[in-house]
Amino acid sequence: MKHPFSENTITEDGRLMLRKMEKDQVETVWERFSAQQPQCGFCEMGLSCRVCNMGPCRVDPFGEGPQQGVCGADADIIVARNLGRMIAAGAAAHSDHGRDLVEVLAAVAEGHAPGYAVNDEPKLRRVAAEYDVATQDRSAAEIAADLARAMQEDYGTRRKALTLLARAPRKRRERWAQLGITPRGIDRETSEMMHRTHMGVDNGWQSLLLHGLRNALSDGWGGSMIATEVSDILFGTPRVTPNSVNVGVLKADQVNIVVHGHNPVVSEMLLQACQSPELTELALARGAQGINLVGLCCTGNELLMRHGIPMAGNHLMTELVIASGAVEMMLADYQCIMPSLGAVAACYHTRMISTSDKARFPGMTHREFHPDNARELARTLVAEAIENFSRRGEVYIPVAPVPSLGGFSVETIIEALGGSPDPLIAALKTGQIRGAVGVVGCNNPKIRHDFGHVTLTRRLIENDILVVDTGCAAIANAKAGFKVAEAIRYAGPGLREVCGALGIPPVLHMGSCVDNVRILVLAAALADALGVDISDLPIAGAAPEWYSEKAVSIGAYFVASGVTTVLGPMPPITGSINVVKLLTEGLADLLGATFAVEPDPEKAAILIRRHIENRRAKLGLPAVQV
Ligand code: SF4
Ligand code: MSK
Repeated sequence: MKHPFSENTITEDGRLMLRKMEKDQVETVWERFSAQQPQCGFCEMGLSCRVCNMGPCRVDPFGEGPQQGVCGADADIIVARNLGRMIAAGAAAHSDHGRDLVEVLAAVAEGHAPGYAVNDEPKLRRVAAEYDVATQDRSAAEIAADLARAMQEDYGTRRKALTLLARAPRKRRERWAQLGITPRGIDRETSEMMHRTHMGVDNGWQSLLLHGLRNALSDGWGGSMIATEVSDILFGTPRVTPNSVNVGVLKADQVNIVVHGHNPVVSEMLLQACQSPELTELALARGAQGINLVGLCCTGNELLMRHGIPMAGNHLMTELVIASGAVEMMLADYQCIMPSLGAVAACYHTRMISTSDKARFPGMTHREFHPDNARELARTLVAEAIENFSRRGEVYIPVAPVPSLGGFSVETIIEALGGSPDPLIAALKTGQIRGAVGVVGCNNPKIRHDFGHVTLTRRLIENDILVVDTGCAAIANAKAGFKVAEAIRYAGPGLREVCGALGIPPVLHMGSCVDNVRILVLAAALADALGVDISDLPIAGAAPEWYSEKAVSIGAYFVASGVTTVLGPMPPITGSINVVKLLTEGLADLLGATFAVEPDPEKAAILIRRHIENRRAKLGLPAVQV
């Protein structure tokens, strides 16, 4: 059964593009989602296991059928093992992305990466100092080589604790040590999770979950943090930059090139190529008015944060953008790229290119990027996109783009505050700003597209709670118009006054999925300034429309870092009441933070406000009326 358009998405561009796809008879994620109904109840509850070939097995949640798998694993073990493997997959994805950047940094140091360079040398020196790499009287290349090596060691097993854990407040690190969850090598924790969840290894559901937290911390304070820091070093630390969002960023009279995926290694080279005068001339010679590079998902967020490159949409918009008929070429690296995209593109003139050695897709031409060939390959592909302009059929770009501000790195936020977090702390103390929430994560057809993000964010800011966002949530909130200075009109009086005085919106775009670590660093800075732990702060996390394993890892490292986190869609854990109770209650004693699940964003907003009120009371700050 087809969903009516108005039920699928709250966005105007989404609704109009869905109507176009219906007319063109092109299938979307929502039709495939419908075709999957009802989804498997055992899997939804986390009660099915296919870890070994004595199975697959399942446990009957009603107690009538089998209560154990063939090996004897019960519901608690099976649910914890499944969740552990989700965290491992998410942590692996983020961390492998980070490793790719470290390899580019090493190649830059060796002079084997034409087109790439160290763009933020002060940051290179700062991060190098954290790694005990000598910086005095040394060139950027020398420092970069040593830093890349030191970071590569963080991936291995040599260290007792990851280097960047030193950024976490001391009290937090002590908790991790007491619980035995201090992450060691980044790859080691993921590898150990796969080992523990092999048949016949760790069959303690509590120890499995604790290792899940350790594995997630190896992502948050390891792989993802390295990805963000090295991206800043190579491509520049984001500064506040205007941009625009939605399908309207496509231009009817220009060659449109879309980058999709996560890794800025490819998209940055595309940007350089699109700015080249020769290729612009070629575009003009072929009858276009120029070359228009736009982003999708998180590689788009990377370009938006650093260069103000416009953003065509988030996860559930990726098929719809192609139906505009205006996309000459889409380049995909990895993560969150639906394997359906090639089939959608086949209905239009769009050329689909996969670019990573580790990610292939049906219906895409594979053209592999490496540091040594990236600059040249990017130019070749842009030229091919230009040649594709003449093959265009009907073009449909039914909306105007929405203006937005991006680029709120921690450095920029502190700068906007006048050089220290003190004004933010003062506003928290008086209650002008009652707290801060990271609204992050994906879209999921289980939730009306963007409804969760936008509704929750609206309620939070009108209650004087500052929102920082990343990933697909950040794109949803930008499309809703929350990211211009005038958006303070949506904010409560206190937040409006503070943001108005600083000239910033009430919702700050902090970047891509790996950039969630910027939120950790900001939280650590606030905790240090107040002399407390992160879990004492009036802050929370929320992932109202999450879908990916990466989001599970992010949620787990947020909670393990002391940030209570509210999920929209229920994770597959309800088959074990023990697991549910530990994650939603038991972790409070161990970590000072828990998970909560609330698919209704109105109710999630109330839950978060209560949590913030509770933390404020514990800190002795004035109360918020809830
Ligand atoms: Fe079944 Fe146990 Fe094998 Fe899982 S590990 S598939 S529960 S026998
Ligand atoms: S792209 S992980 S759908 S945020 Fe980072 Fe969006 Fe989620 Fe992918």
